[in-house]
Amino acid sequence: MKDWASLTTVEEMEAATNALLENGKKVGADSWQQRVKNQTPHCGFGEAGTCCRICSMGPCRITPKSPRGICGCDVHGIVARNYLRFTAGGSATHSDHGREICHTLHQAKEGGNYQVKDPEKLIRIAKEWGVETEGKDIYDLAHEMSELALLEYGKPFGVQRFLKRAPEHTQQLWHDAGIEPRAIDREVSTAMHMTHMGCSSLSEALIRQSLRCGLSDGWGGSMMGTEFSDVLFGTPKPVDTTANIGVMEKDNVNIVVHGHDPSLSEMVVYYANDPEMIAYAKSMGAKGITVSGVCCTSNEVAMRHGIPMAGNFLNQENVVLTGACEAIVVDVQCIFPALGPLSKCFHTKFITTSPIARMPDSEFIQFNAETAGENAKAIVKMAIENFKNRNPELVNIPDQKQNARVGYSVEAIVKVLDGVANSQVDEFGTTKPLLECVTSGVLRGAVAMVGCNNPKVRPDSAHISLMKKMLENDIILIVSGCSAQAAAKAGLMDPVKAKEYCGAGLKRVCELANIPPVLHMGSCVDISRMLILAAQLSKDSGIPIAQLPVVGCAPEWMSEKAVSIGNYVVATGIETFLGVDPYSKGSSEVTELLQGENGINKWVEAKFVVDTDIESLGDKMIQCIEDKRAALGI
Ligand code: BF8
Ligand code: SF4
Repeated sequence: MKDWASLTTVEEMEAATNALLENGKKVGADSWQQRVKNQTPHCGFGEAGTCCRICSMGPCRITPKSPRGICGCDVHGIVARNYLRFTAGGSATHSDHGREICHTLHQAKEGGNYQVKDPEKLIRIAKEWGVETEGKDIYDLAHEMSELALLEYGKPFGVQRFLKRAPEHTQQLWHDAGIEPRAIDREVSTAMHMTHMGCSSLSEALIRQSLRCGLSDGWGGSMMGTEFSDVLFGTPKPVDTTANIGVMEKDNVNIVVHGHDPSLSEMVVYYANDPEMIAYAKSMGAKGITVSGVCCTSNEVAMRHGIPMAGNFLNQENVVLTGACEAIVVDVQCIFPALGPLSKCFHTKFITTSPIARMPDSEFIQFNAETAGENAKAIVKMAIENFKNRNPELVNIPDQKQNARVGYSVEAIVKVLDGVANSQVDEFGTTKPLLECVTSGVLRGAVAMVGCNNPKVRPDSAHISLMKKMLENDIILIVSGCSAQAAAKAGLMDPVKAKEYCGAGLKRVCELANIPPVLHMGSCVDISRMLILAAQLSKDSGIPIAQLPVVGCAPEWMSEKAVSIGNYVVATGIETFLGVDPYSKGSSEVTELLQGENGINKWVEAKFVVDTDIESLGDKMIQCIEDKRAALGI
């Protein structure tokens, strides 16, 4: 047995949370832990996906006695329609985030709030899209590219531009299966149209559109979100930071950024570092200003600026419960409406900023690209002025913190691993050193672990236990979203500490490349980075993606976005392992389509594996990786 003592355990994190809940009790705060109890047991029809309420003749619920809805739709049609709507919700959400970034790119100007920080990347993408770059002002190019990018959402003809980044084999599979995504908004609209009363009830057609709609997110909206965020804010490079609730500082003004869109948080970070603001904080009795993050906004600013990560999805109430949070500033997605009433129990300002995410009991400061600087400054000031309203008796920041090295964009991974093999890199670089590690067996394979927390799984336990299991077996991890934060909080991104928990091969790679064995690739839209990496590995090796010893995993997922991600990861040829059932078990047909040998597997050479027993899920992942190695003869 290995000694894990130097990592922070799930038990320790739970103890910290319990102490915070005690803090909350003093002021009558509600909590998700309590609300889960109130909501249990969940509705069995909802869980199986067998309830339909898409027209007002219903709601119709399928039972052995009532096998069809009033319109005659059977259980397979109902489950598949629900699945497609779930996907469309996620695809729309990710892609709309991408759209916002494209608009921000359009606002970029020399000396403005937003500037082009990675011109090389912009030029590279422009060339890829066949746009003339020679002699063009970089901001003219940015505006031209942003308009082209925005057209990807609604263009009348053609498919997504970034599909060409996939290996030819993958492109052919998509073509043959009829799932090449067209305009992003069209795929979402088609999904809504297909699932309207009296349209599709054929499960196969609905699942096919689910893949297509997911692909419009992964290779469309999310990929543009990531790429143009890099252009605007810089492509991430390795940077050291810290993680877990102890990153909040008792004597400082604490501002927590939460949500997904980096446009706002970038500005908040900028003004929190402004000497004028720091002086103002000191004049109010604080020692300084600490910005920390929750959820994917946190990942974005951690990857680019080393801003510490206070926690992931199910920690969002914890930051307020410390009694030391002057402001929690949110943009969009994964924000608990509970933060409104909760913040009222403390002195915390709950600041919403997007017309997309309006919530009761919040202060709304509408943020937009033209006024970004003023908005961010006003928010930072508001937090500073709130410092004096703290109740010192309620201040309790658990002493839990780990070091983490983050910032592994594909560009960064290619660069650091090049140090292992000393091969030449071209403009983009090559994944050959990584491939050599895999073919030689020094690394057995890779797992892309992503996704949320979900109270159905003991928070972070599945992420952390699966990661440990993979590390021991020389399987490198690339991670994003709340999974990444679970790793960071536990200490698995500490390059000094975490390598001790790896098998001999992985440990050696970590030492040579000076990396942690769990590589933080960013937020959930940044799963597009993982697609690019998989595509590059396939091109550099000549092996189809589905045959590479690489799998995807979302052990604690909860959101519609996660289902959209699942669809595009599988549709890219990567077997995907889920620890939470996607509301599909009510239909044998849909279950077979998603998880069987003869469903989507026939179209895209990969499928879902669902197992709520996390130990067994991990065994299946390792088996899958080993089977792929055996098939390749490596
Ligand atoms: O987009 S992992 S809980 S924060 S949905 Fe949300 Fe899930 Fe976290 Fe980021 Ni992704
Ligand atoms: Fe019922 Fe059919 Fe209406 Fe759904 S569409 S609610 S199954 S009648």
